[in-house]
Amino acid sequence: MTETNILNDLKEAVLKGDDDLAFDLAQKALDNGTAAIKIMEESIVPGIQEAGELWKRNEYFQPDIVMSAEAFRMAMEVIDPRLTSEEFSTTGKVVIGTVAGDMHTLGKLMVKAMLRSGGFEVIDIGEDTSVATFIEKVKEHDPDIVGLGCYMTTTMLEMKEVLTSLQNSGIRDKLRVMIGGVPTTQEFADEIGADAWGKDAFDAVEKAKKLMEKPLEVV
Ligand code: B12
Repeated sequence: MTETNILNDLKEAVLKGDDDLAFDLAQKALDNGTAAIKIMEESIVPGIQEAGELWKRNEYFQPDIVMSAEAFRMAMEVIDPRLTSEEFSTTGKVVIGTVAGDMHTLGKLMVKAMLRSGGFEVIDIGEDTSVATFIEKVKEHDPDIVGLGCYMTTTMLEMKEVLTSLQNSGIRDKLRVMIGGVPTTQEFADEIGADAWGKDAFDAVEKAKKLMEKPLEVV
């Protein structure tokens, strides 16, 4: 099987929601010598994006998307260790979570994998994370950066709540806040007072590295 065939089949496996096949093909692609980032960019992500398009056109229903999401997760599980940088945890520490009311996980999963590949230590505090949990985990782990993910317009304002609470707890100035997810924009990040916005997982790593270069008082 050629590299192109494996990547196409993996994309189809994610699209069709065949998690066992997605797992096997991701492993096969790695065994074949394909770089983990290429597998993610050219196969796993296009698979879930196409599933999302079918959902939008009412050709896919929620159970179909749940199956695609599971296949996405399984494929990522295989390639995740290969994305992790050998200089693990030397770049900085990130606490990342999806805001309250929001159960979407896949974007955060990718950002987490890419940040790790960029040498960050990443602590994932999960989905549907309350403001209180964000504060508690930040106090516990003392990160350089807090990453907030939000995937629906209806949960966007939760990000503002986290920022306000960080401020009220007296810890806002001790860290940087980076936000991301489908409905967010640079303008929204500016509006709520976040330090950076990441368009995608690659941009998130670049922005996180830039944030680490600046002393806190000028961020
Ligand atoms: C998969 C999916 C689901 C799956 C989630 C499975 C899972 N485990 O995550 C399921 C089926 C469970 C689901 C449920 C729902 N969903 Co949904 N879902 C999607 C879908 C199709 C894809 C999202 C996704 O995973 N994309 C792939 C990832 C890799 O991309 P991404 O999320 O954009 O992330 C990238 C960037 O945004 C960025 N990024 C992401 N996070 C972060 C964080 C930081 C810090 C940074 C810097 C960057 C960053 O980097 C990522 C990688 O490049 C989208 C449609 C879409 N096009 O986005 C709808 C979508 C997000 N869902 C939507 C809705 C409405 C729902 C439901 C309410 C449906 C329902 N009626 O029940 C529920 C909500 C449940 C809840 N309370 O959260 C709407 C939201 C609309 C809105 N109001 O804004 C969307 C946009 C679909 C639509 N067009 O209507 N969903």
